[in-house]
Amino acid sequence: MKQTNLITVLIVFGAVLALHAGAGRSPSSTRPNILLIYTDDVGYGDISCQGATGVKTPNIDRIAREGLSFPNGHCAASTCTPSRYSLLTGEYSFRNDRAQILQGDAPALIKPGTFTLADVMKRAGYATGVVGKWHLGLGDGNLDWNGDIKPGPLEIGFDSSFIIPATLDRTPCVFLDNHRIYKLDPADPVSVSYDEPLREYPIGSERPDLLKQHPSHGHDQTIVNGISRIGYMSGGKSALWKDENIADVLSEKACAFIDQYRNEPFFLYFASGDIHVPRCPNPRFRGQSSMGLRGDAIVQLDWCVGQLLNKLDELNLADDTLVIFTGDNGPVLDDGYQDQAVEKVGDHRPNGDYRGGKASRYEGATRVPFLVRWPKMIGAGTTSDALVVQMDFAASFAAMLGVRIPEGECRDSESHLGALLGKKPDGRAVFVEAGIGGLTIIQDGWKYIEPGRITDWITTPYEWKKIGMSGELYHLQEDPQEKYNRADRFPEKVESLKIILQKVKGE
Ligand code: NG6
Ligand code: CA
Repeated sequence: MKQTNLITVLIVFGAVLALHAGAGRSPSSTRPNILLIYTDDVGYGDISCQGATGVKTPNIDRIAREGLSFPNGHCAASTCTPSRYSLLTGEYSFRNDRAQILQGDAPALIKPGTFTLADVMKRAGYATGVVGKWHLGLGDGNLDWNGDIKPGPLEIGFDSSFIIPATLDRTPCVFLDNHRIYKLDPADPVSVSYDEPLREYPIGSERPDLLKQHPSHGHDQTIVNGISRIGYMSGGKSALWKDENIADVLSEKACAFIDQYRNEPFFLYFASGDIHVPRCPNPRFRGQSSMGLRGDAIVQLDWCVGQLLNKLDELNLADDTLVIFTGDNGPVLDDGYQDQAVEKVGDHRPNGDYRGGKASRYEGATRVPFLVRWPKMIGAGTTSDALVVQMDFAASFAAMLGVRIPEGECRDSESHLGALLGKKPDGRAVFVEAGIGGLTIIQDGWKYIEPGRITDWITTPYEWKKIGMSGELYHLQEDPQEKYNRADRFPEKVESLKIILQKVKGE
Protein backbone atom coordinates (compact mmCIF):
# COMPACT_ATOMS: atom_id res chain seq x y z
CA MET A 1 0.00 0.00 0.00
CA LYS A 2 1.23 3.48 -0.82
CA GLN A 3 0.08 6.07 1.66
CA THR A 4 0.42 9.23 -0.39
CA ASN A 5 -0.57 12.32 1.48
CA LEU A 6 -1.13 10.34 4.63
CA ILE A 7 0.23 13.19 6.69
CA THR A 8 -2.38 15.61 5.37
CA VAL A 9 -5.08 13.05 5.92
CA LEU A 10 -3.88 12.52 9.47
CA ILE A 11 -4.03 16.24 10.16
CA VAL A 12 -7.47 16.64 8.62
CA PHE A 13 -8.76 13.54 10.32
CA GLY A 14 -6.73 13.66 13.49
CA ALA A 15 -9.92 13.85 15.46
CA VAL A 16 -11.32 10.84 13.69
CA LEU A 17 -8.27 8.76 14.48
CA ALA A 18 -7.99 9.98 18.05
CA LEU A 19 -11.62 9.30 18.80
CA HIS A 20 -11.37 5.92 17.17
CA ALA A 21 -9.24 4.64 20.03
CA GLY A 22 -12.10 5.01 22.43
CA ALA A 23 -14.84 3.98 20.05
CA GLY A 24 -17.30 1.33 21.09
CA ARG A 25 -19.11 -1.21 18.98
CA SER A 26 -21.90 0.99 17.71
CA PRO A 27 -21.64 3.00 14.50
CA SER A 28 -20.78 6.61 15.10
CA SER A 29 -19.39 9.70 13.47
CA THR A 30 -15.94 8.15 13.65
CA ARG A 31 -16.85 4.61 12.67
CA PRO A 32 -19.66 4.87 10.16
CA ASN A 33 -21.42 1.89 8.70
CA ILE A 34 -20.40 1.51 5.08
CA LEU A 35 -23.01 0.60 2.50
CA LEU A 36 -21.36 0.09 -0.87
CA ILE A 37 -23.98 -0.11 -3.61
CA TYR A 38 -22.31 -1.56 -6.68
CA THR A 39 -24.11 -1.67 -10.01
CA ASP A 40 -23.52 -3.70 -13.15
CA ASP A 41 -23.07 -2.00 -16.54
CA VAL A 42 -24.65 1.31 -15.47
CA GLY A 43 -23.19 4.21 -17.43
CA TYR A 44 -22.24 7.70 -16.29
CA GLY A 45 -25.33 9.14 -17.96
CA ASP A 46 -27.80 6.45 -16.89
CA ILE A 47 -28.95 8.27 -13.73
CA SER A 48 -31.14 11.34 -13.87
CA CYS A 49 -28.87 13.50 -11.71
CA GLN A 50 -26.22 13.03 -14.42
CA GLY A 51 -28.40 13.79 -17.38
CA ALA A 52 -30.44 10.64 -18.07
CA THR A 53 -33.43 11.49 -20.21
CA GLY A 54 -35.01 8.07 -20.72
CA VAL A 55 -35.47 7.19 -17.08
CA LYS A 56 -35.95 8.82 -13.68
CA THR A 57 -33.87 7.72 -10.69
CA PRO A 58 -35.18 9.67 -7.66
CA ASN A 59 -33.56 7.43 -5.05
CA ILE A 60 -30.12 7.48 -6.64
CA ASP A 61 -30.49 11.23 -7.16
CA ARG A 62 -31.22 11.52 -3.45
CA ILE A 63 -27.73 10.21 -2.65
CA ALA A 64 -26.28 12.96 -4.83
CA ARG A 65 -28.57 15.62 -3.40
CA GLU A 66 -27.66 14.71 0.16
CA GLY A 67 -24.02 13.96 -0.55
CA LEU A 68 -21.06 14.38 -2.84
CA SER A 69 -20.78 13.61 -6.56
CA PHE A 70 -17.52 12.73 -8.26
CA PRO A 71 -17.76 13.38 -12.00
CA ASN A 72 -14.20 12.05 -12.22
CA GLY A 73 -14.84 8.82 -10.29
CA HIS A 74 -13.60 5.58 -11.83
CA CYS A 75 -13.80 1.85 -11.59
CA ALA A 76 -10.57 0.04 -12.35
CA ALA A 77 -11.49 -1.80 -15.52
CA SER A 78 -13.93 -1.88 -18.39
CA THR A 79 -15.46 -5.25 -17.49
CA CYS A 80 -16.82 -6.87 -14.42
CA THR A 81 -14.34 -9.36 -13.01
CA PRO A 82 -11.19 -7.20 -13.21
CA SER A 83 -13.04 -4.20 -11.78
CA ARG A 84 -14.38 -6.17 -8.83
CA TYR A 85 -10.97 -7.76 -8.34
CA SER A 86 -9.36 -4.33 -7.92
CA LEU A 87 -12.20 -3.06 -5.73
CA LEU A 88 -11.76 -5.92 -3.26
CA THR A 89 -8.00 -6.52 -3.41
CA GLY A 90 -6.74 -2.96 -3.83
CA GLU A 91 -4.52 -4.30 -6.59
CA TYR A 92 -4.41 -3.60 -10.33
CA SER A 93 -6.07 -6.45 -12.20
CA PHE A 94 -3.25 -6.66 -14.75
CA ARG A 95 -1.08 -8.15 -11.99
CA ASN A 96 -3.22 -11.29 -12.13
CA ASP A 97 -3.56 -12.98 -15.53
CA ARG A 98 -6.75 -14.71 -14.46
CA ALA A 99 -8.54 -11.44 -13.69
CA GLN A 100 -10.64 -11.58 -16.89
CA ILE A 101 -14.39 -12.08 -17.37
CA LEU A 102 -14.92 -15.47 -15.67
CA GLN A 103 -17.26 -18.30 -16.49
CA GLY A 104 -19.67 -19.51 -13.83
CA ASP A 105 -17.55 -22.54 -12.93
CA ALA A 106 -14.22 -20.71 -12.60
CA PRO A 107 -12.22 -21.28 -9.40
CA ALA A 108 -11.82 -18.50 -6.84
CA LEU A 109 -9.74 -15.69 -8.29
CA ILE A 110 -8.87 -14.13 -4.94
CA LYS A 111 -7.03 -16.71 -2.89
CA PRO A 112 -7.79 -17.14 0.82
CA GLY A 113 -5.15 -15.28 2.77
CA THR A 114 -5.32 -12.26 0.44
CA PHE A 115 -6.04 -9.17 2.53
CA THR A 116 -9.13 -7.53 1.06
CA LEU A 117 -11.35 -4.51 1.54
CA ALA A 118 -13.61 -6.79 3.60
CA ASP A 119 -10.62 -7.69 5.81
CA VAL A 120 -9.94 -4.00 6.40
CA MET A 121 -13.46 -3.62 7.73
CA LYS A 122 -13.38 -6.86 9.67
CA ARG A 123 -10.12 -5.93 11.34
CA ALA A 124 -11.76 -2.67 12.40
CA GLY A 125 -14.42 -4.73 14.16
CA TYR A 126 -17.16 -4.36 11.56
CA ALA A 127 -19.73 -7.00 10.63
CA THR A 128 -19.06 -7.65 6.94
CA GLY A 129 -21.48 -8.94 4.34
CA VAL A 130 -21.89 -9.30 0.61
CA VAL A 131 -25.24 -9.56 -1.12
CA GLY A 132 -25.50 -9.83 -4.90
CA LYS A 133 -23.33 -10.53 -7.90
CA TRP A 134 -19.97 -12.15 -7.16
CA HIS A 135 -18.27 -13.06 -10.47
CA LEU A 136 -14.89 -13.61 -8.85
CA GLY A 137 -14.86 -17.40 -9.05
CA LEU A 138 -15.57 -20.01 -6.40
CA GLY A 139 -13.91 -23.17 -5.14
CA ASP A 140 -10.42 -24.47 -5.69
CA GLY A 141 -10.91 -26.06 -9.09
CA ASN A 142 -12.68 -29.20 -7.98
CA LEU A 143 -16.00 -27.79 -6.96
CA ASP A 144 -18.96 -29.89 -5.90
CA TRP A 145 -21.93 -27.55 -6.18
CA ASN A 146 -23.88 -29.74 -3.78
CA GLY A 147 -21.46 -29.54 -0.88
CA ASP A 148 -19.69 -26.62 0.74
CA ILE A 149 -18.90 -24.15 -2.02
CA LYS A 150 -15.58 -22.70 -0.97
CA PRO A 151 -13.31 -20.85 -1.01
CA GLY A 152 -15.47 -17.84 -1.80
CA PRO A 153 -16.43 -14.59 -0.07
CA LEU A 154 -16.38 -16.10 3.42
CA GLU A 155 -12.72 -17.03 3.00
CA ILE A 156 -11.64 -13.50 2.08
CA GLY A 157 -13.12 -11.37 4.83
CA PHE A 158 -16.91 -11.54 4.58
CA ASP A 159 -18.81 -12.85 7.63
CA SER A 160 -21.88 -13.60 5.55
CA SER A 161 -22.72 -13.86 1.90
CA PHE A 162 -25.77 -14.25 -0.29
CA ILE A 163 -24.63 -14.21 -3.87
CA ILE A 164 -25.25 -14.78 -7.55
CA PRO A 165 -22.21 -16.95 -8.34
CA ALA A 166 -21.20 -15.31 -11.65
CA THR A 167 -23.58 -13.13 -13.66
CA LEU A 168 -27.23 -13.24 -14.57
CA ASP A 169 -26.44 -14.61 -18.03
CA ARG A 170 -24.25 -17.51 -16.83
CA THR A 171 -25.01 -20.84 -15.20
CA PRO A 172 -25.58 -21.90 -12.45
CA CYS A 173 -28.78 -19.83 -12.13
CA VAL A 174 -29.09 -20.22 -8.37
CA PHE A 175 -28.24 -18.13 -5.32
CA LEU A 176 -25.61 -19.18 -2.81
CA ASP A 177 -26.41 -18.66 0.85
CA ASN A 178 -23.02 -18.68 2.56
CA HIS A 179 -21.43 -21.98 1.48
CA ARG A 180 -24.54 -23.65 0.10
CA ILE A 181 -26.92 -23.39 -2.83
CA TYR A 182 -30.02 -21.64 -1.53
CA LYS A 183 -33.14 -23.82 -1.47
CA LEU A 184 -31.38 -26.84 -2.97
CA ASP A 185 -33.14 -30.17 -2.70
CA PRO A 186 -30.33 -32.68 -1.99
CA ALA A 187 -32.24 -35.27 -4.02
CA ASP A 188 -31.83 -33.06 -7.12
CA PRO A 189 -28.12 -32.21 -7.25
CA VAL A 190 -26.70 -29.44 -9.45
CA SER A 191 -24.11 -29.97 -12.19
CA VAL A 192 -22.51 -27.18 -14.17
CA SER A 193 -20.51 -27.39 -17.38
CA TYR A 194 -19.06 -24.92 -19.82
CA ASP A 195 -17.86 -27.62 -22.24
CA GLU A 196 -20.19 -30.57 -22.54
CA PRO A 197 -23.90 -29.89 -22.97
CA LEU A 198 -26.00 -31.06 -20.00
CA ARG A 199 -29.42 -31.94 -21.34
CA GLU A 200 -31.83 -32.12 -18.44
CA TYR A 201 -33.10 -28.65 -19.29
CA PRO A 202 -33.69 -27.58 -22.89
CA ILE A 203 -30.93 -25.76 -24.75
CA GLY A 204 -31.53 -22.43 -26.44
CA SER A 205 -29.87 -23.25 -29.76
CA GLU A 206 -32.11 -26.33 -30.08
CA ARG A 207 -35.39 -25.00 -28.70
CA PRO A 208 -35.70 -21.28 -29.57
CA ASP A 209 -39.48 -21.81 -29.51
CA LEU A 210 -39.27 -22.04 -25.70
CA LEU A 211 -37.63 -18.64 -25.22
CA LYS A 212 -39.29 -15.54 -23.85
CA GLN A 213 -36.17 -13.46 -24.56
CA HIS A 214 -33.99 -14.40 -27.52
CA PRO A 215 -30.23 -14.04 -27.73
CA SER A 216 -28.58 -11.78 -30.28
CA HIS A 217 -25.04 -13.15 -29.72
CA GLY A 218 -24.06 -16.32 -27.86
CA HIS A 219 -26.26 -16.97 -24.82
CA ASP A 220 -27.84 -20.03 -26.46
CA GLN A 221 -27.08 -22.81 -23.99
CA THR A 222 -29.15 -24.01 -20.99
CA ILE A 223 -32.61 -22.42 -20.79
CA VAL A 224 -33.64 -21.32 -17.30
CA ASN A 225 -36.85 -19.36 -16.80
CA GLY A 226 -37.41 -19.06 -20.54
CA ILE A 227 -33.99 -17.45 -21.13
CA SER A 228 -30.98 -19.26 -22.59
CA ARG A 229 -27.64 -18.60 -20.90
CA ILE A 230 -23.91 -18.96 -21.33
CA GLY A 231 -23.02 -22.40 -19.90
CA TYR A 232 -24.97 -25.53 -19.12
CA MET A 233 -26.50 -26.79 -15.92
CA SER A 234 -28.73 -29.57 -14.68
CA GLY A 235 -30.58 -30.26 -11.43
CA GLY A 236 -31.44 -27.85 -8.63
CA LYS A 237 -35.01 -27.27 -9.85
CA SER A 238 -36.18 -25.94 -6.48
CA ALA A 239 -33.22 -23.54 -6.34
CA LEU A 240 -33.44 -21.91 -9.79
CA TRP A 241 -33.92 -18.19 -9.67
CA LYS A 242 -36.67 -16.36 -11.44
CA ASP A 243 -35.07 -13.33 -13.07
CA GLU A 244 -38.12 -11.16 -12.39
CA ASN A 245 -37.68 -11.67 -8.63
CA ILE A 246 -33.93 -11.29 -8.23
CA ALA A 247 -34.04 -7.62 -7.23
CA ASP A 248 -36.69 -8.37 -4.63
CA VAL A 249 -34.72 -11.26 -3.16
CA LEU A 250 -31.46 -9.33 -3.03
CA SER A 251 -32.91 -6.17 -1.53
CA GLU A 252 -34.72 -8.23 1.09
CA LYS A 253 -31.47 -10.01 2.03
CA ALA A 254 -29.60 -6.71 2.16
CA CYS A 255 -32.24 -5.12 4.39
CA ALA A 256 -32.17 -8.18 6.65
CA PHE A 257 -28.40 -7.79 7.01
CA ILE A 258 -28.81 -4.13 7.98
CA ASP A 259 -31.49 -5.08 10.49
CA GLN A 260 -29.33 -7.77 11.99
CA TYR A 261 -26.31 -5.53 12.47
CA ARG A 262 -28.16 -2.31 13.30
CA ASN A 263 -26.34 -2.02 16.64
CA GLU A 264 -22.79 -2.46 15.44
CA PRO A 265 -20.82 -0.97 12.63
CA PHE A 266 -21.35 -2.93 9.44
CA PHE A 267 -19.88 -3.06 5.97
CA LEU A 268 -22.35 -4.23 3.35
CA TYR A 269 -21.22 -4.76 -0.22
CA PHE A 270 -24.50 -4.76 -2.14
CA ALA A 271 -23.74 -5.81 -5.72
CA SER A 272 -26.92 -5.46 -7.73
CA GLY A 273 -27.50 -7.70 -10.75
CA ASP A 274 -29.01 -4.74 -12.57
CA ILE A 275 -28.65 -3.69 -15.31
CA HIS A 276 -26.65 -6.59 -16.77
CA VAL A 277 -28.28 -8.82 -19.38
CA PRO A 278 -30.63 -10.61 -19.46
CA ARG A 279 -32.66 -7.56 -18.48
CA CYS A 280 -35.77 -9.00 -17.03
CA PRO A 281 -37.15 -6.59 -14.43
CA ASN A 282 -40.19 -7.38 -12.33
CA PRO A 283 -43.46 -6.71 -14.21
CA ARG A 284 -44.24 -3.86 -11.82
CA PHE A 285 -41.34 -1.87 -13.32
CA ARG A 286 -42.19 -2.56 -16.94
CA GLY A 287 -43.04 0.46 -19.02
CA GLN A 288 -41.74 2.84 -16.31
CA SER A 289 -39.03 4.20 -18.57
CA SER A 290 -39.14 5.21 -22.21
CA MET A 291 -36.31 2.81 -23.05
CA GLY A 292 -37.85 -0.64 -22.73
CA LEU A 293 -36.23 -3.32 -20.61
CA ARG A 294 -32.86 -1.62 -20.18
CA GLY A 295 -34.49 1.53 -18.82
CA ASP A 296 -36.96 -0.47 -16.74
CA ALA A 297 -34.03 -2.34 -15.18
CA ILE A 298 -32.64 1.06 -14.13
CA VAL A 299 -36.02 1.85 -12.54
CA GLN A 300 -35.77 -1.45 -10.66
CA LEU A 301 -32.24 -0.64 -9.54
CA ASP A 302 -33.41 2.75 -8.31
CA TRP A 303 -36.21 1.05 -6.38
CA CYS A 304 -33.63 -1.22 -4.69
CA VAL A 305 -31.57 1.81 -3.71
CA GLY A 306 -34.74 3.30 -2.24
CA GLN A 307 -35.32 0.15 -0.18
CA LEU A 308 -31.84 0.40 1.30
CA LEU A 309 -32.03 4.14 2.02
CA ASN A 310 -35.47 3.71 3.60
CA LYS A 311 -34.11 0.93 5.80
CA LEU A 312 -31.35 3.23 7.05
CA ASP A 313 -33.95 5.94 7.76
CA GLU A 314 -36.25 3.52 9.52
CA LEU A 315 -33.45 2.37 11.85
CA ASN A 316 -32.20 5.90 12.33
CA LEU A 317 -28.84 4.96 10.85
CA ALA A 318 -28.62 7.36 7.92
CA ASP A 319 -26.43 9.93 9.71
CA ASP A 320 -23.88 7.32 10.72
CA THR A 321 -23.72 5.48 7.43
CA LEU A 322 -21.38 6.23 4.58
CA VAL A 323 -23.28 5.27 1.45
CA ILE A 324 -21.39 4.83 -1.80
CA PHE A 325 -23.14 4.38 -5.13
CA THR A 326 -20.92 3.29 -8.00
CA GLY A 327 -20.47 0.46 -10.51
CA ASP A 328 -18.21 -1.99 -12.27
CA ASN A 329 -17.93 -0.70 -15.85
CA GLY A 330 -19.49 1.56 -18.43
CA PRO A 331 -22.68 0.97 -20.36
CA VAL A 332 -23.59 -1.35 -23.20
CA LEU A 333 -26.86 -1.52 -25.12
CA ASP A 334 -27.24 -4.86 -26.94
CA ASP A 335 -25.08 -7.19 -24.84
CA GLY A 336 -26.24 -10.47 -26.29
CA TYR A 337 -30.04 -10.49 -26.02
CA GLN A 338 -32.73 -8.99 -28.23
CA ASP A 339 -34.11 -6.69 -25.57
CA GLN A 340 -34.53 -3.62 -27.81
CA ALA A 341 -31.99 -1.58 -25.87
CA VAL A 342 -30.62 -0.15 -29.12
CA GLU A 343 -33.97 0.54 -30.71
CA LYS A 344 -35.43 2.29 -27.69
CA VAL A 345 -32.52 4.36 -26.38
CA GLY A 346 -33.85 7.54 -28.05
CA ASP A 347 -31.83 10.63 -27.13
CA HIS A 348 -30.73 9.14 -23.80
CA ARG A 349 -26.93 9.02 -23.60
CA PRO A 350 -25.87 6.07 -21.41
CA ASN A 351 -22.25 7.24 -21.26
CA GLY A 352 -23.10 10.92 -20.73
CA ASP A 353 -20.84 12.98 -22.93
CA TYR A 354 -18.01 10.48 -22.81
CA ARG A 355 -16.68 8.23 -25.51
CA GLY A 356 -17.03 4.44 -25.42
CA GLY A 357 -18.47 2.19 -22.75
CA LYS A 358 -18.13 -1.35 -21.51
CA ALA A 359 -15.03 -3.15 -22.86
CA SER A 360 -13.49 0.09 -24.17
CA ARG A 361 -10.57 2.16 -22.95
CA TYR A 362 -12.15 5.52 -23.64
CA GLU A 363 -13.59 7.39 -20.68
CA GLY A 364 -17.06 5.88 -20.93
CA ALA A 365 -15.52 2.53 -19.94
CA THR A 366 -14.52 3.45 -16.41
CA ARG A 367 -16.01 6.86 -15.64
CA VAL A 368 -19.07 5.59 -13.83
CA PRO A 369 -21.55 7.09 -11.36
CA PHE A 370 -19.64 7.74 -8.14
CA LEU A 371 -21.71 9.24 -5.33
CA VAL A 372 -20.89 9.35 -1.62
CA ARG A 373 -23.25 10.33 1.20
CA TRP A 374 -22.37 10.66 4.88
CA PRO A 375 -24.53 13.39 6.37
CA LYS A 376 -22.36 13.92 9.46
CA MET A 377 -19.17 14.44 7.49
CA ILE A 378 -20.03 15.45 3.93
CA GLY A 379 -21.86 18.55 2.72
CA ALA A 380 -25.13 17.95 0.90
CA GLY A 381 -25.28 18.52 -2.85
CA THR A 382 -21.55 19.01 -3.29
CA THR A 383 -19.31 18.06 -6.21
CA SER A 384 -15.60 17.30 -6.37
CA ASP A 385 -13.43 17.13 -9.46
CA ALA A 386 -10.87 14.93 -7.71
CA LEU A 387 -9.81 11.77 -9.53
CA VAL A 388 -11.12 9.10 -7.17
CA VAL A 389 -11.04 5.37 -7.81
CA GLN A 390 -12.67 2.37 -6.19
CA MET A 391 -9.35 0.58 -5.78
CA ASP A 392 -8.49 3.19 -3.12
CA PHE A 393 -11.36 2.32 -0.79
CA ALA A 394 -9.22 -0.30 1.00
CA ALA A 395 -6.37 2.05 1.96
CA SER A 396 -8.70 4.99 2.57
CA PHE A 397 -10.99 3.14 4.97
CA ALA A 398 -7.96 1.56 6.63
CA ALA A 399 -6.67 5.10 7.28
CA MET A 400 -10.06 6.22 8.57
CA LEU A 401 -10.33 3.30 10.97
CA GLY A 402 -6.72 2.99 12.06
CA VAL A 403 -6.26 -0.43 10.45
CA ARG A 404 -2.76 -1.45 9.43
CA ILE A 405 -2.67 -3.21 6.07
CA PRO A 406 -0.13 -6.06 6.10
CA GLU A 407 3.04 -5.48 4.08
CA GLY A 408 2.61 -6.24 0.39
CA GLU A 409 -1.21 -6.44 0.53
CA CYS A 410 -3.57 -4.01 -1.23
CA ARG A 411 -0.38 -2.87 -2.93
CA ASP A 412 -1.92 -0.43 -5.42
CA SER A 413 -4.47 1.07 -3.04
CA GLU A 414 -3.69 4.62 -1.92
CA SER A 415 -5.37 6.46 0.91
CA HIS A 416 -7.35 9.37 -0.51
CA LEU A 417 -9.75 9.66 2.38
CA GLY A 418 -9.61 13.46 2.28
CA ALA A 419 -10.72 13.49 -1.35
CA LEU A 420 -13.36 10.82 -0.83
CA LEU A 421 -14.95 12.84 1.97
CA GLY A 422 -14.75 16.08 0.03
CA LYS A 423 -12.16 17.65 2.34
CA LYS A 424 -9.36 17.81 -0.20
CA PRO A 425 -9.60 18.93 -3.82
CA ASP A 426 -7.02 16.49 -5.18
CA GLY A 427 -7.29 12.76 -5.51
CA ARG A 428 -4.99 10.36 -7.30
CA ALA A 429 -2.12 11.67 -9.38
CA VAL A 430 -1.69 8.53 -11.50
CA PHE A 431 -4.15 5.80 -12.38
CA VAL A 432 -3.90 2.83 -14.72
CA GLU A 433 -7.07 1.34 -16.17
CA ALA A 434 -7.56 -2.06 -17.72
CA GLY A 435 -9.65 -2.39 -20.86
CA ILE A 436 -10.03 -5.24 -23.28
CA GLY A 437 -7.03 -4.81 -25.57
CA GLY A 438 -4.59 -3.18 -23.20
CA LEU A 439 -3.99 -0.57 -20.55
CA THR A 440 -4.48 3.15 -20.25
CA ILE A 441 -2.73 5.57 -17.94
CA ILE A 442 -4.04 8.87 -16.60
CA GLN A 443 -1.79 11.50 -15.06
CA ASP A 444 -2.51 15.16 -14.38
CA GLY A 445 -5.35 15.27 -16.85
CA TRP A 446 -3.39 13.55 -19.61
CA LYS A 447 -4.37 10.11 -20.80
CA TYR A 448 -2.26 7.68 -22.81
CA ILE A 449 -3.83 4.61 -24.41
CA GLU A 450 -1.25 1.98 -25.19
CA PRO A 451 -1.28 0.11 -28.52
CA GLY A 452 -3.81 -2.71 -28.85
CA ARG A 453 -7.41 -3.04 -29.95
CA ILE A 454 -10.12 -0.66 -28.76
CA THR A 455 -13.80 -0.06 -29.31
CA ASP A 456 -16.01 2.96 -28.94
CA TRP A 457 -19.21 1.12 -29.72
CA ILE A 458 -21.61 0.61 -26.87
CA THR A 459 -23.36 -2.30 -28.44
CA THR A 460 -22.14 -5.81 -29.25
CA PRO A 461 -20.69 -7.20 -31.38
CA TYR A 462 -18.18 -4.45 -30.71
CA GLU A 463 -16.41 -2.90 -33.65
CA TRP A 464 -12.70 -2.96 -32.83
CA LYS A 465 -10.01 -0.75 -34.25
CA LYS A 466 -6.30 -1.10 -33.76
CA ILE A 467 -4.31 1.54 -31.97
CA GLY A 468 -0.97 2.05 -33.70
CA MET A 469 2.49 1.94 -32.18
CA SER A 470 2.45 5.54 -30.94
CA GLY A 471 -0.72 4.89 -28.93
CA GLU A 472 -3.30 7.62 -28.41
CA LEU A 473 -2.93 10.69 -26.21
CA TYR A 474 -5.74 12.90 -24.94
CA HIS A 475 -5.98 15.90 -22.68
CA LEU A 476 -9.03 15.17 -20.59
CA GLN A 477 -9.70 18.68 -19.29
CA GLU A 478 -9.53 20.31 -22.69
CA ASP A 479 -10.98 17.38 -24.57
CA PRO A 480 -13.11 15.23 -22.26
CA GLN A 481 -14.75 13.54 -25.20
CA GLU A 482 -11.39 12.29 -26.49
CA LYS A 483 -11.87 13.68 -29.97
CA TYR A 484 -8.32 14.85 -30.63
CA ASN A 485 -5.51 12.36 -30.44
CA ARG A 486 -2.39 14.41 -29.63
CA ALA A 487 0.14 11.59 -29.67
CA ASP A 488 1.93 12.95 -32.74
CA ARG A 489 2.01 16.52 -31.42
CA PHE A 490 3.34 15.64 -27.98
CA PRO A 491 5.70 12.69 -28.41
CA GLU A 492 7.62 13.60 -25.25
CA LYS A 493 4.38 13.40 -23.23
CA VAL A 494 3.72 9.98 -24.73
CA GLU A 495 7.23 8.89 -23.74
CA SER A 496 6.91 10.13 -20.18
CA LEU A 497 3.54 8.41 -19.69
CA LYS A 498 4.91 5.19 -21.18
CA ILE A 499 7.75 5.28 -18.67
CA ILE A 500 5.37 5.81 -15.75
CA LEU A 501 3.18 2.98 -17.04
CA GLN A 502 6.18 0.66 -17.22
CA LYS A 503 7.11 1.61 -13.68
CA VAL A 504 3.61 0.89 -12.39
CA LYS A 505 3.69 -2.44 -14.18
CA GLY A 506 7.01 -3.16 -12.52
CA GLU A 507 8.90 -3.53 -15.82
C1 NG6 B 1 -19.39 -11.14 -22.73
C2 NG6 B 1 -20.83 -11.49 -23.02
C3 NG6 B 1 -21.72 -10.45 -22.40
C4 NG6 B 1 -21.41 -10.30 -20.93
C5 NG6 B 1 -19.93 -10.02 -20.73
C6 NG6 B 1 -19.54 -9.97 -19.28
C7 NG6 B 1 -21.30 -12.62 -25.16
C8 NG6 B 1 -21.56 -12.46 -26.64
N1 NG6 B 1 -21.07 -11.51 -24.46
O1 NG6 B 1 -18.55 -12.11 -23.22
O2 NG6 B 1 -23.05 -10.78 -22.59
O3 NG6 B 1 -21.75 -11.47 -20.24
O4 NG6 B 1 -19.18 -11.04 -21.34
O5 NG6 B 1 -20.12 -8.90 -18.65
O6 NG6 B 1 -21.31 -13.74 -24.67
S1 NG6 B 1 -19.56 -8.40 -17.28
O7 NG6 B 1 -20.26 -7.17 -16.98
O8 NG6 B 1 -19.85 -9.44 -16.32
O9 NG6 B 1 -18.14 -8.17 -17.47
CA1 CA C 1 -20.42 -5.37 -15.59
